[in-house]
Amino acid sequence: MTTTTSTTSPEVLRATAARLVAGGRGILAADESPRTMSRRLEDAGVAPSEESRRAYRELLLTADDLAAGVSGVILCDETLRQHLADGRPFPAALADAGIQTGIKVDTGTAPLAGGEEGETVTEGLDGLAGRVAEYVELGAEFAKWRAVLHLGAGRPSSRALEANAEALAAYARTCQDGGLVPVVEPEILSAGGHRIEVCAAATARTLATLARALDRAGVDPAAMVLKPNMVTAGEGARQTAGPDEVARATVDTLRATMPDDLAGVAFLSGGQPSVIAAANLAAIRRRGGPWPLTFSFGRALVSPALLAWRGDPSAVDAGRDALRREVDRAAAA
Ligand code: 5MM
Repeated sequence: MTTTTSTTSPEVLRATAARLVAGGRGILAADESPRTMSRRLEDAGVAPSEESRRAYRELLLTADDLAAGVSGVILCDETLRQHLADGRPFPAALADAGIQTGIKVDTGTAPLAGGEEGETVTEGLDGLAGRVAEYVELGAEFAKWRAVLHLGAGRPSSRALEANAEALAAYARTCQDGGLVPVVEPEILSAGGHRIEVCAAATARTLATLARALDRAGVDPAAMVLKPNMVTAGEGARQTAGPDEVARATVDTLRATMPDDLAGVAFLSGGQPSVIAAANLAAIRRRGGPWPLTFSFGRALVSPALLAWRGDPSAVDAGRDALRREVDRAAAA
């Protein structure tokens, strides 16, 4: 793989990573690929197009005083190159608001040869160093890569854990060499009827495999943010787990597997309703760890905003208000 070494010093990367997780603020994941975003717009009754995806992202990013709860916003390639109605590129508008721009750099998942049924590996390493250099030019300060892991029927297999950990580590190192802080996201999907102990065991294997791969690749833990799933019972479980149980399992698993000098941990919401995601985050913060603990939610922050807006120009303010409500809830957790 070609690597480009940027002029960004390790100290600057560490400071950028620290800012992303400081003061209770968190990250808004608004990086749905055009395909996913189009599906979500259609589900909300909005005709999908490049312009409707742009207009929706403009609504989100211009919510009143978004920076009170949001330190960074993750965009996809399409949005990073788009402009607000007033002509400012999205990264410039975010910088004006005191928010750091992130960019999703993986190119999605592909079936994993030799894995169990449905297992995938996330791709995007080809040409990554060159894309990182361009994204830095366009105003990005951090990046994101998401590995997707399944639970049940022999999954996650060791093959899936190793392949995805290697890719996450190579991505993280390439970003740090190129001047972007990597957000490293190994997500175990919550689908299934499993008990919380099953999720805890799989999360522990996933994070332990990842920690070894990051160390082998020479990734600086203090210049990266981990974006894991919370340890919960499966979506369809008969016995759900309350916030204190989720917090205990989540923090104990992280403590047992990850280095103490990570810049921080920013949890994904994983399809949890926003009230539950915030209650779990609050309990996780109460339990505490050696790192700042915050959110990098997608659906838990934006779903109510999309439903309030539904493409109606007269409902833009209602959409912005809905986003602010969810951001406030997560930041205050
Ligand atoms: C916002 O969605 C992200 C990417 O979607 P694609 O599958 O279209 O690439 C996704 O990676 C998201 O950032 C994380 O899953 C966290 O989102 P949730 O909704 O689980 O908090």
